[in-house]
Amino acid sequence: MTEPTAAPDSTDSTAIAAASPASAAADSTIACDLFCAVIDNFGDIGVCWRLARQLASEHGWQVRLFVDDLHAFRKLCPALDTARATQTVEGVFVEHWHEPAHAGETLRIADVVIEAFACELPPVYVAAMAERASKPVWLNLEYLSAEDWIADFHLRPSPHPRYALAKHFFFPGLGPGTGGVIKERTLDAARAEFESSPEARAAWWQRATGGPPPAAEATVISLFAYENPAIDGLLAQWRDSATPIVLLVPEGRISGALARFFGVPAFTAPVRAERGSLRAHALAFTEQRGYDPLLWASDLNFVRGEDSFVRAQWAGKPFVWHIYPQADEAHLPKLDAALAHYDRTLPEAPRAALERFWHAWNGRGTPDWTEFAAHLPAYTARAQAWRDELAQVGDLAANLAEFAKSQLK
Ligand code: TRH
Repeated sequence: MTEPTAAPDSTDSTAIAAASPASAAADSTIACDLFCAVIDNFGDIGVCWRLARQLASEHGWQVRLFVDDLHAFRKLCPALDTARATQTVEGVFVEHWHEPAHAGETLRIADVVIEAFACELPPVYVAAMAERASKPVWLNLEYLSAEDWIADFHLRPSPHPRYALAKHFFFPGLGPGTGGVIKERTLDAARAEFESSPEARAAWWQRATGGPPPAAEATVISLFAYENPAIDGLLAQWRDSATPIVLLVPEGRISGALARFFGVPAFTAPVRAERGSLRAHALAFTEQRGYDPLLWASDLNFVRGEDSFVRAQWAGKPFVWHIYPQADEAHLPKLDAALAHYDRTLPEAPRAALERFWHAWNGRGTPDWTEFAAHLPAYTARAQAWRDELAQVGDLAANLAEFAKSQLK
C-alpha cells in the first residue's frame, strides 16, 4: 500500500476521491479501509484486527485499519506503537482514528469500505465516496448472531438517504446464508500440530504456568469471562470435585473473584493457588495469536463476547459462553439461538444439562458442575462435529472478499 504522504484536505475531497482509480480494484490489488470504534473490552478490535490481517495476508488486499483506541489494540498486538498516528503492522496500515470527523492522514477512498459494528464513518469520507467515479463497495460488518433472521438480511443493500451510495449489511453467523465467522487458512494445521506434539504442549505449559502439563486425569479449564455472580459457587464445586481441576485464568474482569476465593491480594500472573481439588493459574494476557493455544491446551473453555466464542468453536473443545450482556436481556434469545445450532444433535439429557449450565452462567439459575461434567465426553464429540458443520458456512473473510469482488466487477 502507498502510505499517505500529505495531510487531509477536506476542502477538496472530490479531487482526491476521483484520483483513486476504481478500475484498479478489478484486476489488481484491492484497497480496503476498515473502520473500528472500540466500544469496550477487546472484541471490536479483536474481530477487526483479525479480519484486517487476513484480508491482507490471504487475499493480498491493501488494508488500512482505522482504530480509535490504540491502547486496547496494543493489548492484542504488542508490536503496535500507541504514540504513532500511522504505522504498518503485519502488512496492515494502521491509522489512529480520531472519530468521527477525522478521516486519516490523507483523504483517500478505498475500493472496499468496511464500517465495523455500525460505527459512524467520517462525513467527509462519505461525501468523498459519493464523488468517486466508481463507487466503493460499502459494507457494514455487523456483530455475530446465531439468530435465524440474519440470513434474510445478510448482504441486503440500504440506500444512503442523501448520496447515490448503497451500504450492504454483512452479517456474521453460524448458519447457511450468513457471512460465517472468521477462520484463517492456517488455523486447522496450527491446531493439529499443537495437538500432535507433546513437546509443543509441554513448552506451552512451561511458558504459561511455569510448570509441566498436569496429569491426564485432571480436567483443564480455561476461564475468560466478565464479572459473574455464578463463579463463586462454581469455584466451590471445583474445589470439592472428586477429580482434579486445573483452571487457567487470563488476567481480566473475572480475576477479582479468583483473588477473593483464594484469599490473595490479586490474581495476576504468575500467581498460582490451590484449594481442595482445584489448582488455578493466573495467566498473562497474551498477544492475540497466543489465545488459541490456551483453548487447545484445555478440555473445556469458558469464553465470552464474540471473537473468543468463535475461537472456541474452531478449537473443537466443549465450551461455555458468557454472552455480552445487553439491556432488557436482549442477549438471551441470542444465547438460545447459538445453543440451538450447537446442541441440535445432542441426546436429550446432555442437551438439557448444557442448556441449564449455559443459562446459569448467564444469570439464569445455578451451575451444576457434577451434572455438566458427567456429559463432557458427549460435549467433546459434539464440539468436533460442530466444528466441521461450521466450516461448511465458509470463512467470513473469504465470503466478504468474494462478495466485494462480485460488486467491483
Ligand atoms: O473482550 P470481549 O468481551 O469483547 C466484546 C466487546 O465487549 C464488544 O464491545 C462486544 O461488542 C463484543 O464482545 C461482542 O470478548 P471477545 O469478543 O472474545 O474478544 C476478546 C479478544 O481478546 C479476542 O480477540 C481474543 C483476545 N485475547 C487475547 O488476545 N489474549 C488473551 O490472553 C485473551 C484472553 C484474549
